[in-house]
Order: sequence, then C-alpha cells, then structure tokens
Amino acid sequence: MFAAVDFGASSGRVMAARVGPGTLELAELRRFPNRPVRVAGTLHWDILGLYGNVLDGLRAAPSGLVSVGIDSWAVDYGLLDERGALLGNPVHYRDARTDGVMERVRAELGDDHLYQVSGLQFLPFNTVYQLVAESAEVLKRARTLLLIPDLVGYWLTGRIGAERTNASTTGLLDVRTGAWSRPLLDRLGLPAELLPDLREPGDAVGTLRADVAEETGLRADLPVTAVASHDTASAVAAVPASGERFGYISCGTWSLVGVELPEPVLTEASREANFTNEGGVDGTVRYLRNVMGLWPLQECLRAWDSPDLPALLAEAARVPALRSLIDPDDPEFLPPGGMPERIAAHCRRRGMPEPGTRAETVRCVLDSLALAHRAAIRQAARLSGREVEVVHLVGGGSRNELLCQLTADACGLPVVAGPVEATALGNVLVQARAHGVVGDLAEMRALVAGTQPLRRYEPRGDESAWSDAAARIGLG
Ligand code: LFR
Repeated sequence: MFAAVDFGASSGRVMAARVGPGTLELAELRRFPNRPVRVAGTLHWDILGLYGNVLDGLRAAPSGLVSVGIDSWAVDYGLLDERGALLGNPVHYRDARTDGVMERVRAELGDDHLYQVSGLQFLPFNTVYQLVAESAEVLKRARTLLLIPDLVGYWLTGRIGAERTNASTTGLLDVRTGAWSRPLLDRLGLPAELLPDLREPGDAVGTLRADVAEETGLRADLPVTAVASHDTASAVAAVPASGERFGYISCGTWSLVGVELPEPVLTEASREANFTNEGGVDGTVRYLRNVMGLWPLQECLRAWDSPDLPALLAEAARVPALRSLIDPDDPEFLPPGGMPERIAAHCRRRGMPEPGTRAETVRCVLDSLALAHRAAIRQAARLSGREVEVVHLVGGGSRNELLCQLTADACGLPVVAGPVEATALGNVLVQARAHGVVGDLAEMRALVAGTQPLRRYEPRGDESAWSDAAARIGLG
C-alpha cells in the first residue's frame, strides 16, 4: 500500500493505492479544498492549512503503508531561515508581485539566452521571476528555498532536497547539464546557496520525524519517497499510452499539452511558440505548452456561486458551436475574479458576439479551449517532429464529456480520456517502482491502461469549421 499526497491548485487529496501485478487501485483518504487567501494585498497559499490536511489524510491511512510520496503544482516555494523555520507564507503564482518582472529580465538577459539555459517557456510566474520580485531583505535572511512538495517533505522528514522534475520548472535549472545554473543565478544576483541538492524521482527523501509519526499514528521508520513531484510530471508518467506516437493533455486548472521526447527542443521556432522542456521521469522531456485549461470555467462557476455543472454542460452542448470565441491564453485571463465579464469584454473587443447566457459562456470557453488544445498538439508535433496519432486527455478534465468530444473534433484525432486521477497514479507508481513492485515507464503505463476506466472519443464532423474558427482567433 502506497500513499500519495497530491496538491492541485483548487483541491488537494491524500490517496492510498494498492499496486501489484495487474492491480492498481486507488482509494481516497481525504480530499480538501485549496483556497488561496489574500492577506494585506498579497495572494498566498494557505500552506499550514494544506499541511494539516495532509496529516489528517495520513492519519486515515490503512495499516501496511510502504511509503508516502508528495506532488503539487509547480514553481511556488517557501523560504527557510537558518533555523529551518518558514520565512513568511508562500506566495501564489497568480499574485501580481511578478507584474512586469519577466519583461525586465527578458530585456536584460535576452530571450535566446534564457531559453538556451533553461529550455523553459516564458510564464510570468516562473520561480526565477518570483525570486527577482522578492525583497532584498527577505533574500538576505533566507537560507534554503524549497518547492512546495519538497517543503512538505521537509516537514514530514526533516530532510532537505530539490526534486528534479519540479526543479525543471523554476527557470534556474540548466536543461543541458541538469544542474542548477550558477552563471544565471549570479547574473541575476540570486544566492545559489538557496538551492538544495537535487533528488531524482524514486530517491528516498527520509523517514517520518518522530513527532509526525506520533501525530499520524504511522510507524517512525515509514519512508517518504521522492516521486515526479511536479504534478504534471506525475500525470504524464501515468498516461495510458503505448509506444511513442501520442500527444497528451493533462487537463485541470491548466491544460498542459504536448509530447514526450528523449531530448529537449531548443530551436528559435520552439522558443517563439513558447514551448517548454520540463523534466519527466527517467530523463524524458515533457515538451509542452501551458494552455489556460479549466481555469476560466472554474472562475465562472465561482462567480455564479457553483451552479449544477452537469446541467450547465448539457445545456452548453446544445448551444450552436464556435459562435463566441476567446483566446484562452490571453494573459488577461490569468488573475482571479470577474471572469464572466472579462470573457464578454474580450469577445466584444474582438468583434465576436458576446455570450448572452451562462450556457453560452460555458460553450464559448470549451470551444475556445478545444481550439487551443488543437493548436498546441499540432505545434508540439511540428516543432518536435514527433508524429501524434492519438491524444490522451488525463486529469479532472477527462470527466468533461463535452470538452473531450470537442477536443477530438478540433484535433481531428481520437481522444482517449482518463484516468481522472492520473497525477495520484503517477505518484504511487513511481513509489511502487522504487520499492520493486513495478518495472519501467512502459510497464507503469500498461498497468494504468489495463486497470483504469478509459473512454475513447472519435473525431466527428467537418474539420474545416475548426480551422476557420482557429484562424478567427489567431490560433491557426
Ligand atoms: C499544473 C501546474 C503546471 C504549472 C502550473 C503552475 O497544476 O503544475 O504544470 O505550470 O501548475 O505551477
């Protein structure tokens, strides 16, 4: 039995899994909302609340636990002082403190230089820009930077380290050497000593601290195992694909859309298309682009006080297709708040009919997301030379039948939807492998394909309607 702690941007869960030959069964121990909190003008993660939920989840674990693994969203971090205490509450990547910072760093260092070093897409919230936005006083007091899963691992075990897949999202890891980029840190005036030694997925983090064991009722020598601690890396590890010719969409708050490669792609065309080379398990490269994902829909639902989603989706399915469209990747959709109004204003500005009802707004968001999926899958294939014959859509979005069908239609490719809990599955599979229960990545994926409910969507209808629509919003 393995336990997965999986923090998503809108909810977290602690899961227990039985893994063995032909067996992969997940049970939920605890699920909890992840609600950011604005304090004195800054948007924070409620990290102690999240940690408290982890302890509660672990307390509910069945006996016979072999190990625990932790994954979360990327880029965000806590800073520790010389006594190992947290210096302030981690800041949310959607906070405005990075406004204008990326532009400044890009102007100073040059896009090509930054891309050649890290291979990372330009997103305003990458750790590197957040660190540049930190106050000098805080940086002076900080001794250690820990990304969120590494921070929780530290609280559970007392051990410090930086897991590689998540480290690859910071913008500070050299994509060629696999080490922290000392020259880049120096040029930015950031203290290199902040960054701990790297760990690989599957490495031991440590065993539970005595007080944690006592509080959770777990044994004190219970290992915490490093997994692919970037949630997207865990999700991609659990994509139920065979062979190489697949694209994936890890669809939750974000849609991470791309292909898996043996080597990074660092061409000018790749940089201009803002594709990223993030680290996957076994040295694979997650060559992908961040598409805005379900965030605009989640924010609409929040603005409407959480209406009945299945009913709303059924209504949206009856709305005429491709009428109102947005470019979901427009940075104006990044921050929280006022989403229905922002969508209407975006349509108005671009000469599209404004969605008049909630169902029309939802249809606008899903049509546009399907178009963005199509654009990213095509670009990934073109820029990498990797042929894509099928698209695997994993994560919470795989439950949204309308989105899966629209994505198949837009891509002109079959979409295999599921598993919903790909991230937690990837988390436990890497632990299971470290403890000798499963084999290589191909075997892990075959186990997912053979045990988890999946649904296949064939592309329908006239693909030219989608290419016309893509051209209308500049996603051709
Ligand atoms: C998905 C994800 C993305 C990352 C974004 C911010 O949950 O981890 O991969 O770009 O969140 O951390």
